[in-house]
Amino acid sequence: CRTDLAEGAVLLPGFAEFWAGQLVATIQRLSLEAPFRVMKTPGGRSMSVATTSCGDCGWYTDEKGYRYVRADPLTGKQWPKMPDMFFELASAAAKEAGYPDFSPSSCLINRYEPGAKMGLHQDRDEDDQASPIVSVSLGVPARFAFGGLLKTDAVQRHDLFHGDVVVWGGISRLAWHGVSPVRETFHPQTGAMRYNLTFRAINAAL
Ligand code: MD3
Ligand code: FE
Repeated sequence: CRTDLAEGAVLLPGFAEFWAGQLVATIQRLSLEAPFRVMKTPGGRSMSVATTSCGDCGWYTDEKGYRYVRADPLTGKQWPKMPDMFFELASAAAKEAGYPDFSPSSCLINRYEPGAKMGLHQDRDEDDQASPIVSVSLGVPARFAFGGLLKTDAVQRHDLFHGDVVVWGGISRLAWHGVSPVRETFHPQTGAMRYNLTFRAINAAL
């Protein structure tokens, strides 16, 4: 089943539930190669979310700014290859939402411990903004907020649960959004953690 959260934003509740156990296990495996780390924003503040990536490039931030990089600055090695299962899940979700040609080249993996949050922001570091972003929520739930194209636009709040997938295309692709502090609770597959995968299409040769 599918629900439109906003124009261009399609929620597929539980779409990834069948894959979820494998996804969590695969995240653990990827993090042995490219460990979760706390990055710094260009303003010098540490994020409360820990991140890593897989695919042809990975999202990175430090005092030099937000960008996509081909190699992991922490290890000096390329990011791990995007697992076929990740690619297939993201492609299937995008297709379900009306994007049959979505071909993600990067997957950002966010890990939230209790209290971690993500402030209101837009995702504007991708050169391909015509392609949607596919997000997959795993583990403990989170309250997610999203507004409009202006930071000052009113926000809608929505809880995202284990296995939920949202496809952000069209006008929603550039909507402001954020995540409220994650509550201290337990999920049998992830313990106290919440994971979020975001699949993105990046064209640049970098
Ligand atoms: C709406 N992640 O990594 S997922 C991010 O739960 C990010 O970790 C959040 O925002 C998280 O950039 C939210 C839902 C989401 C992802 C990307 C979007 C919503 C979006 C891009 C455009 C608009
Ligand atoms: Fe975002």
